Amino acid sequence: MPDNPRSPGGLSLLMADITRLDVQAIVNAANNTMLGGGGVDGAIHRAAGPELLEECRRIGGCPTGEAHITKRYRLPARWIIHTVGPIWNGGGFREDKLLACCYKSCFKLADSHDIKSIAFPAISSGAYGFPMDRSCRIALSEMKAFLEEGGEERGVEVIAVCYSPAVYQCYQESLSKLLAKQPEK
Ligand code: AR6
Repeated sequence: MPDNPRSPGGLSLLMADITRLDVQAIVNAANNTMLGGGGVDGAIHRAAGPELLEECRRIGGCPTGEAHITKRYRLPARWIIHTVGPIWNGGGFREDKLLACCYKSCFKLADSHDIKSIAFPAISSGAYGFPMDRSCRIALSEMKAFLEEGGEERGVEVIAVCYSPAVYQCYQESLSKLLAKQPEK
């Protein structure tokens, strides 16, 4: 089993059920209606309780690549940031750009709410069919960019949550490749 390293102010990979994390914000991989669904979305709505659906209904939906923040209700995390990833359609429909936008939109909300720890599931890599290695690469490079552009200095902890050993392995390999590309200091 992976050993789930976590460190304050930085990036870590964690094998976990995101609904159980005691962090300041968890990210939901929602759909355009924001009215719940399967996968991580279903798990978050079940764990948070029906009041979450009421708040999401009032928001009235979310375009792909954008994000909205709600209260946590019964979850341990303080906030829920809902974003909508692109549905994979072969790669020629701005899927990469839209997926990167999801991470950027979530970080923007995290900053405006002074959130110091944020956990992401692998957005779009389940029901929305994004190839896992490609989604890992995009997720990690957006996380790294956010941390390098001041997130780390502000002490923000970013956690990539992996729901299975296969996802964890994919993130680990992608992270090694990304770090290997770093210029020497
Ligand atoms: N904790 C962490 N990760 C999870 C959990 C969990 N409890 N449950 C699933 N995952 P998906 P998408 C992982 O399908 O591809 C919904 O119906 C899962 O293993 O949840 O963005 C929405 O309403 C996978 O790696 O989200 C939308 O209609 C990752 O979360 C649609 O699915 C994302 O899988 C969104 O599809």
